Amino acid sequence: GSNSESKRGALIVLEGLDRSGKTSQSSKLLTYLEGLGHSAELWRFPDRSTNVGQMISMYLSNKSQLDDHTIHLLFSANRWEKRSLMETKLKTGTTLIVDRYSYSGVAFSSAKGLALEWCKAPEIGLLAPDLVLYLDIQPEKAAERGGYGGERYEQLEFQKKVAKCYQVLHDASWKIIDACRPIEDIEKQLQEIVLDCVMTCQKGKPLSNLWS
Ligand code: Z5A
Repeated sequence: GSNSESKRGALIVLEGLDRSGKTSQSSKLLTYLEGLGHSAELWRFPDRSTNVGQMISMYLSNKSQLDDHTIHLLFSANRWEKRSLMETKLKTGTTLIVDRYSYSGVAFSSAKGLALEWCKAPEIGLLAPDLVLYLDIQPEKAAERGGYGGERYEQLEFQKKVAKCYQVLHDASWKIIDACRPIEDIEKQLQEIVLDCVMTCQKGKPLSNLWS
């Protein structure tokens, strides 16, 4: 479009294993984009602030038990409850940097043994990211970073299975980032890729839905 109101924001997702650096890099990206004068927000899934998010949080901290299918659908519902706000933000020109999204949902549940296609189904119709940045790190290396906390899933053997599931999920459009390099080097690499994506979206790349 030609006027500023028609310039949409970009949907940028960071994925990766626990401790891969998603949170650190997401906030650096936000600072970077805001510094350039772009409207941008940092989002994360699970969004623990909603009712559904609180159920997820209880589950992750082992304060409740849920069947694997049930928690999978809650993670998905937690994205669905944010979908319309997400679309509004993007259409009104705000870029969203999102720490984990549907790929986490599918990777973590299929790592437990649930069927891949079943895991993907409830994500159909959510907004498709314009860019997926995968922070690639070996599970053993990630485990060395400050140690895991006490949450469910924060165990080496399980993270190895998750890594395999991410490998099945990823396609040619993902940017695979070597997450073992110094934080500042990764930061610079991400800035270039992200700015390029923001510009492409501003030029009118249409929004689409998963899985595309
Ligand atoms: N989950 C799911 O099952 N289904 C779903 O649909 C979704 C999620 C959305 C909660 O996620 C769990 O929910 C998660 C997946 C599952 N379980 N696991 N595992 P979460 O977002 O709350 O937790 P997390 O993503 O695992 O967050 P994290 O532990 O904070 O990891 P991170 O954000 O990737 O890393 P970080 O905090 O930026 O960095 C970790 C440490 O490494 C920190 O000390 C940094 O200073 C350090 N670091 C970062 N980068 C570097 C480099 N480059 N070199 C050296 N050290 C570094």
